[in-house]
Amino acid sequence: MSEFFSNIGKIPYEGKDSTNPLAFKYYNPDEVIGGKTMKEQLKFALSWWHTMGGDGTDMFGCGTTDKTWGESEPEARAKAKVDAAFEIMDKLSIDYFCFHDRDLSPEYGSLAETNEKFDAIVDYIAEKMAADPSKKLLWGTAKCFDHPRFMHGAGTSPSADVFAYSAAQIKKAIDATVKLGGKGYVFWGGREGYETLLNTNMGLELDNMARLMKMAVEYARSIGYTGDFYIEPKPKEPTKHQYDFDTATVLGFLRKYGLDKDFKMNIEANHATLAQHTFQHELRVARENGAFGSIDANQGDTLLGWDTDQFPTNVYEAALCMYEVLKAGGFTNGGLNFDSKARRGSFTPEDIFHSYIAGMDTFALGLRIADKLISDGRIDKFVEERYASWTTGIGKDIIDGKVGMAELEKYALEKGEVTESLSSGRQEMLEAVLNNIMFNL
Ligand code: XUL
Ligand code: CO
Repeated sequence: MSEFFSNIGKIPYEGKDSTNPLAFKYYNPDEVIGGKTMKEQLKFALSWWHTMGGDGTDMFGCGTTDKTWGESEPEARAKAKVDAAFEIMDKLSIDYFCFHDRDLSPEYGSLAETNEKFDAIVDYIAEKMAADPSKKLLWGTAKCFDHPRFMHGAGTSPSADVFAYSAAQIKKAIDATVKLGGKGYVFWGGREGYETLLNTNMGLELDNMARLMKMAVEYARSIGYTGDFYIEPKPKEPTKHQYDFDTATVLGFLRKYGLDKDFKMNIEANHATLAQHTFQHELRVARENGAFGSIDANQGDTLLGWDTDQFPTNVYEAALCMYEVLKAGGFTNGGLNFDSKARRGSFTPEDIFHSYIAGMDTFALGLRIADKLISDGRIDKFVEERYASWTTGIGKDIIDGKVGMAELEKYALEKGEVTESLSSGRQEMLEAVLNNIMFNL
């Protein structure tokens, strides 16, 4: 088996004073931060879609990067992709990967043939994993949005035949996830939504999407899958309005259909901002609802209105993200997958490494800052004190259920004006505290 990146060796950790572009400055896999090694805290994963297949094609032009991996035939290319992916993971000290079925192995003539070729690639990956047990599957998913058959959705298609086809494809992707020991299975509904309500039966579409998810859970549990299911919220793109708009919307959906025990969130940074939320907001909503699962790490561009899926370099965002992760108790089945692609103009093989190093160092810095933020305690203490009125007196009585509207009316009438019970929110001071911690590493 040939080496794909023979001019690049294993990426070392050289520390913050290194100027070697092919070295980590902040990601030191075995260093303990917050009680676990950085490797365990961050659980980095390579994504097959963008890294192994994304060649820079966009709406206005063809690919700029060669992602054929030296093979012109689809079966040989699928295998070469596996070899190259394992080499990238190895050189970057990445333990996890995630996949869309069709990025591992494309469609062939019929579903039966597609499945057969897909199985062969999954077996090949299983062999590679057996040879190197440090490599693990973070999650699998089915690409039910690419082919024209999904133009009106998969689980929400007006065609029952398309629904059945989607179920067949998802069943196979679950089989592969289970076979490769994955602890996560993702539903991302890029085509599950509508362009116009003039042609849409929203109620039936939502019921059907829930039916498909229920079937998937029942099937997976029946073959011994014990991992998590994730929904990855995204408000739009490619569809104008997507049903999995944001975490709060998805929680409502899951609860309505009794799916909330099996599903958690896979939060993607750029999807959060498309929904006009911060990344931290989405993580906080998930955490507060016991639905924090996994993370697709990338960043958008504030001047662009679409999902640019850039490798994350914004340390501030990464720090606030890792604060939520640490507060959630860290990752369990989930991890941090780079659902990110190098810019179209970053077209050389080395750019794959520069991109991952940038993203991994950004989250390593984020982890270091988040850990300091928590051990420093100034921000947590401020928040605790801000809500002190709920720990005694009338606040405690409300929480303990000891008072109702009549008692509160009596209390308010006796108390008089209450504006003075408020103190400053001190936003600027807290932002300065965060800066102080960030730049004091
Ligand atoms: C698309 C996206 C997907 C999901 C998995 O915006 O994020 O790659 O992560 O289907
Ligand atoms: Co994603």
